[in-house]
Amino acid sequence: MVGKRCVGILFGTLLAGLGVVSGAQAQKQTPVVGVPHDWQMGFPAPYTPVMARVESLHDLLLVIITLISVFVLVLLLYVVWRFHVSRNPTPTTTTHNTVLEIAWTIIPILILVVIAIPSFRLLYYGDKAQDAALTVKVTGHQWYWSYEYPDQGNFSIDSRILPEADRLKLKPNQPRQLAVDEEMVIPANAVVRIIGTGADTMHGWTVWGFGIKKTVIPGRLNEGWIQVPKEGIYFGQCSQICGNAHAYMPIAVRVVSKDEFDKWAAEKKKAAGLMPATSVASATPPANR
Ligand SMILES: [Cu+2]
Repeated sequence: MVGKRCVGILFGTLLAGLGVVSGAQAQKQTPVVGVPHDWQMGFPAPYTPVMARVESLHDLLLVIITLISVFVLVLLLYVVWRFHVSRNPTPTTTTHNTVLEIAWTIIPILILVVIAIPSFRLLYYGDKAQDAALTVKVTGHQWYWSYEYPDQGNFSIDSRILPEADRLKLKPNQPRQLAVDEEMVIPANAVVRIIGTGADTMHGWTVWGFGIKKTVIPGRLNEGWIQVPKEGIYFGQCSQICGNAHAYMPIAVRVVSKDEFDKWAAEKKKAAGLMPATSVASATPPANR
């Protein structure tokens, strides 16, 4: 009896222990936030201020194009009906109507101005980061991404699609064909300046819901910025045809708390054998600079 109870207690403890372990593991797994879902029709939810503005510009354009399309359609149907040979046997010989011609030149110009103002404003808003908390340099390679953290000790990481073997046993937060071995990590809420370049050919650093689509070009640095309030993992893909494995260089960004980010950056810096940031700052710069 006692033996049986002991086994029971032991078994129970083991189970509870397992529960705690799996609970801890589940807690450690960052949830996926930014990924397309089944039957999605519209844009992804806006995860950054730039994307929120992209969506509101889109909504404005949708109203304008709908009004134009409806107007043209109604006008066409009216003309077809009104000037049908049965109703209008002798066509008019009018060739000019000055008022009408001025109107159909000026009105489209005004419509384009109404579109251009918010469009340019948005273009400049997403162009340069204001008071960025950190900079991440993104480099597109055939066919993976690398991320450098110049103001965190200048370590860099390579981010590749999961190897074939790991793709057969994906964890719940690893979507097929999107999960990578090393995610780009950034702190939540921080303004992150993204500068991008290509190592070999052009690539496109595009993350859905971030409102960023930077074409990265060899020999050039392109800039953009992101600010993501919600912690989680966000996915994207290379959006510039860059060779035969273009479809296999997904982008994964893990947004974590500031503390978690600092811990991650310190670990990466240590693993890269880099000096602490303070000694880097006080070091004498090389003479050739
Ligand atoms: Cu690419």
